[in-house]
Amino acid sequence: MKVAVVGATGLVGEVMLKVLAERNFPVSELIPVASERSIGKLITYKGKDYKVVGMQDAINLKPNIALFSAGGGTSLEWAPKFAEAGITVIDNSSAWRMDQSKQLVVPEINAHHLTSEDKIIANPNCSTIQMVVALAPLHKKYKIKRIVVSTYQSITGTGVKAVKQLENELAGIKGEMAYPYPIHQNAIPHCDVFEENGYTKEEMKLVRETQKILDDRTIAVTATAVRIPTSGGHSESVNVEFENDFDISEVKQLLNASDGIVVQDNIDVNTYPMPIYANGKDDVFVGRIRRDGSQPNTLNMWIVSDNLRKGAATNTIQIAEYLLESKLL
Ligand code: A2P
Ligand code: 11C
Repeated sequence: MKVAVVGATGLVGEVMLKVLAERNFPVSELIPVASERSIGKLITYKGKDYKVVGMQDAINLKPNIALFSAGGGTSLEWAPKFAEAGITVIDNSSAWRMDQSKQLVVPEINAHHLTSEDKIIANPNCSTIQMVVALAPLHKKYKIKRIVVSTYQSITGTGVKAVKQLENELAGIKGEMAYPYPIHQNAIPHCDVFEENGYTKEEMKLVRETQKILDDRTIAVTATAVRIPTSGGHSESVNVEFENDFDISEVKQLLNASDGIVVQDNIDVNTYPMPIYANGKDDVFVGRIRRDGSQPNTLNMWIVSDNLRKGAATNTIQIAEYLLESKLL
């Protein structure tokens, strides 16, 4: 496969390269792509150097597949041009996720809906992916009525600029700010931009994308998304009300038996998911699983995953693997 990585110099792009190599994706030729400012820069993949090219040059090189993580604007403008040239795009931005003609894919849940007609495939938002991976098996069994989620999100979700902001704050250097406030020793209840309804776009992604991926518009979701000074993963406190009652040990068994989930739940020895543990791993970690005693059929859980891995790069490459295995490329 000729593989283009669009945004190869960014945080997610770098992890995409790492994950492609780790999983031995059959890359016959790598085409690293970034903005005009990076053209000619060298990117190392499996010990070999590759020159970064611009968008049009990447199309001219005719990759089989292009993995995009270069922001929504770039995707809106360029993904259709790649698709018209017969290149399958898997897009990690928010540009196409809610487009009715595009599939929004988490392989463990809905990759089987993909066909060879899907030339632009959307990768969901990181905070949505980890939540739906953990909720899908429970939805199947008990049917979700309502989700209340609060997130504790890593600065890496914002990109290189935010990582730099924290580094500058720690070093006492005044520099460019990714956030409206300092992030060191802070928690900022503001991820992405505000919408007219008073929620942030990140919060509304958790609502809309969850309903689309679980293919159920009746699921009520309300979210609060908060940025905290961690890297290594997003954490989520999730309160979920089901139509039907459940048994806690059965919930744990179901989660344990599901692809991509690791249950880390033993409070006797202080075992629960944390970003320092999820960092660099591909799984979704679930713990603090307990009944909400304040109302019927309701569960509390704590979900952590590496937002650059399962939340972005790994999920994208799992979609590519599915396309390849299913001969859809
Ligand atoms: P560049 O490094 O040349 O700016 P992050 O989200 O970590 O900041 O990374 C964003 C990625 O998207 C980078 O690889 C960046 O390249 C790339 N990018 C940004 N704007 C464009 C653009 N207009 N065309 C192609 N790639 C872009
Ligand atoms: C964050 N979830 O942590 C974002 C990053 O819609 O793909 C990814 C934004 C997106 O801020």
